[in-house]
Amino acid sequence: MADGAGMRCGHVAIVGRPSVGKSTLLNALVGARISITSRKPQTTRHRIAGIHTQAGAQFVFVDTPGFQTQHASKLNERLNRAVRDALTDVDVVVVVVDANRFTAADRAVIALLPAGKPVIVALNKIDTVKDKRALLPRIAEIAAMRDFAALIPISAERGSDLPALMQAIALHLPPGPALYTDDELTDRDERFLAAEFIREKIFRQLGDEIPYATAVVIESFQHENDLRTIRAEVLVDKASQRAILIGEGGSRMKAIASQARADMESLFGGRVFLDVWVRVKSGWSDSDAMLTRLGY
Ligand SMILES: Nc1nc2c(ncn2[C@@H]2O[C@H](COP(=O)(O)OP(=O)(O)O)[C@@H](O)[C@H]2O)c(=O)[nH]1
Ligand SMILES: [Mg+2]
Repeated sequence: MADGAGMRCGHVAIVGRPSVGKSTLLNALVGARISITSRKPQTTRHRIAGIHTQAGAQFVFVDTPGFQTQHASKLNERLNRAVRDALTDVDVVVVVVDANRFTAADRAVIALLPAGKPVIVALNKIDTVKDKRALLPRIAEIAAMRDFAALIPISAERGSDLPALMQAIALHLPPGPALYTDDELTDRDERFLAAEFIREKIFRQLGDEIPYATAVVIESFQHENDLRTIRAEVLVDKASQRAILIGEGGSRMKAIASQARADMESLFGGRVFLDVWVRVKSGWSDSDAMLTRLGY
């Protein structure tokens, strides 16, 4: 454990409207793919912490679901509560905005941030901005909204300018010993990460409706020697969705499972045997009992 005199350690919330790159940024800061990402909004449903330890500082980054606005359900009520809760306990807030688009939703997120906490703006996707001069009025507009601790252009996908971002954050971490050992990357266990990898492939491979009607449950997880044997169930709302998810002759589910397995093997560092079943469970996203079982 890294501690001793001069050590700083604190919690850093990563917030922002959907699809600005929060989870991509968390992965880049941690140096491993622990939080799932996709082009679709509202891919992230759980609070997940990613840990980065360097000489003199440990950062506990907390990824959050973006505020959910599209699908009204008990699931989304729980997700919005998770974002608010994540903000109350942190030392620093990083608000991620897309350098190409500053919208009413971005303003709404910034307006919700607690006063009196250091807030750093990460102006993301800078790799896609051709004319950098176009950024100046946008930066001025954002800077006028409140007193930010820093405003730093980055590309989470390319990993550029992240040291500058970390340096700005480190200035606001409170002094104190590390909370995690320096080889720990996340506060979540392999069971959770396994379910998330499956959900990520579903978000990436299916159209606009099915991912939002889907949840993943790990039925069993056994770890012996170098082999993890995992049995997972994908819950869907309707029989028609089940058929689409499985695909012709099981082809789609096979592709989803094999990609998820590859991610698990690379993060866990060992062989994985993965068995995935699809089950119809109507109304899971509005059932309190089911949501609690799924960890929302
Ligand atoms: N070009 C570019 N794309 C990015 C960058 N960061 C994230 N993305 C993409 O934006 C999409 C949404 O990212 P994600 O991390 O899931 O967003 P979240 O909803 O805020 O967590 C994904 O397709 C990412 O690959 C970046 O720096 N540059
Ligand atoms: Mg996300």
